Amino acid sequence: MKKALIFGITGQDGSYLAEMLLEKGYEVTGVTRRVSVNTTERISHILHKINIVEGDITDGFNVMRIIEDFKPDEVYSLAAQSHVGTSFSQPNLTWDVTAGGVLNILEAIRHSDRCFDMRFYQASTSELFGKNYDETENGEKFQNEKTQFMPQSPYAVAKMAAHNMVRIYREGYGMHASSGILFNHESERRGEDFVTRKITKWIGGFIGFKEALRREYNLKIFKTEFSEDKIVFKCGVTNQVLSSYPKLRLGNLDASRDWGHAKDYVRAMWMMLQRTDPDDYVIATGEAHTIREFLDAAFCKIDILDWSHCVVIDPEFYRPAEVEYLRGDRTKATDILGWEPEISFKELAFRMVDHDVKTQRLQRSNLQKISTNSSKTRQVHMSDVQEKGKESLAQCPPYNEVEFG
Ligand code: NAP
Ligand code: F7E
Repeated sequence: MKKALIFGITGQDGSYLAEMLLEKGYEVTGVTRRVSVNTTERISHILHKINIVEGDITDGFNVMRIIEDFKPDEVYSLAAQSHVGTSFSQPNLTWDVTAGGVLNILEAIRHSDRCFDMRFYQASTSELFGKNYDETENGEKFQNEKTQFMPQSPYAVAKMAAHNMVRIYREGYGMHASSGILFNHESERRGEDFVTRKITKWIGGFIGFKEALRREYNLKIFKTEFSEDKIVFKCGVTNQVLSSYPKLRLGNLDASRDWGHAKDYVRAMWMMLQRTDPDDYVIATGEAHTIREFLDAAFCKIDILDWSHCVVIDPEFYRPAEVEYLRGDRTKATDILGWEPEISFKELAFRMVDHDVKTQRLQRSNLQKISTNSSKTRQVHMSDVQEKGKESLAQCPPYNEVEFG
């Protein structure tokens, strides 16, 4: 049985990768750092099938001990401070984890007796390209393995250091070390402060809130009005203000990203390590969409065609330096690995919205409990809606039964 060691198993990609490797018959060990809250939510359904060891990648001795104890065949380096915006406010931490942590893993492998029996995967990123791109004869922009890196954030600089380290350890020491230059990939498990999930989470909360309000007041149709930062719900008959919901606050909507589904992307990671020769590969769908286009797709799923009333542009979410355009050319990965994405942009957005709407519905039982115990005319508060619960999905109407406007 092959053994895989995953640094960053509690993250989006780590959870999908662990699932996939278990299906392939691997023994999987995941490294988690000690924190005061439970971070294993994404892997709770497979915890009984995997080994968990405690470790922080900034602690080199610990990383070395883990690699010596577990003796993996494949090592996946996914742990990172992965939020680009946060890297501007915490550049030192980002450097220590995202660059230094990878060096600790590479060194641990290099000094191991089993150095040449292990294969190593590094989670590189399209952020390495920053503001650079190449152009086709028709003037279409793209990035591939030959495009020059021009990082635009402390995160990207740290990732570039790690990327170059991987190349040096591969060429200098003959290690089987590959980097996947992965373009943005999202999912139902995406962290809630990345733009796609922030949008779909808001939609889920909004739908859940409206449905709860409708039940609370036994109303089919509301009147909605829009203040600067809130959506105000009024009774369609009496015009009485019932409650309000905060608008979705976002930054730059004009940047373009090449978005795929994480499930497809972890398959590419594994494929790289099955090759006899290690190498670097761009992994992307080849399609670029703006944040506006993601909003179009996500709001379309709940039958809102003009989302502009629901969104506020907030300078807080602008970055000191932006990456404006990312579109990957995956020709090498398709030709050599045989990798192709299976989940389209639209399906990705729809899956994420569906998931977040269902989750919010499940979380409304507490609201119902609170409602039945209190007066029928009370205001509905956000905190009530966000309480966890187990309401039967069957009781909930489909989104389009809840009128907007
Ligand atoms: P993620 O959800 O943010 O997961 C990051 C993981 O790293 C979490 O498991 C986190 O643990 C762990 N971690 C952070 N600091 C650590 C430390 N000091 N020691 C040990 N573990 C630590 O990221 P993701 O989206 O799954 O991405 C996986 C990797 O691919 C990252 O390296 C990311 O930079 C890179 N990448 C992502 C994308 C993308 O679009 N998703 C694209 C290109 C590259 P906790 O749960 O304890 O926080
Ligand atoms: O931003 C804009 C923001 O944070 C995407 C990471 O996984 O992919 C990810 O990095 C775009 C940017 O992802 C908000 O300015 C607007 O242009 O979802 P994001 P990212 O920065 O592309 C790469 C490949 C990685 O490697 C990273 O680890 O959306 N944007 N308004 C916003 N972004 C956020 N987060 N929040 C906003 O409110």
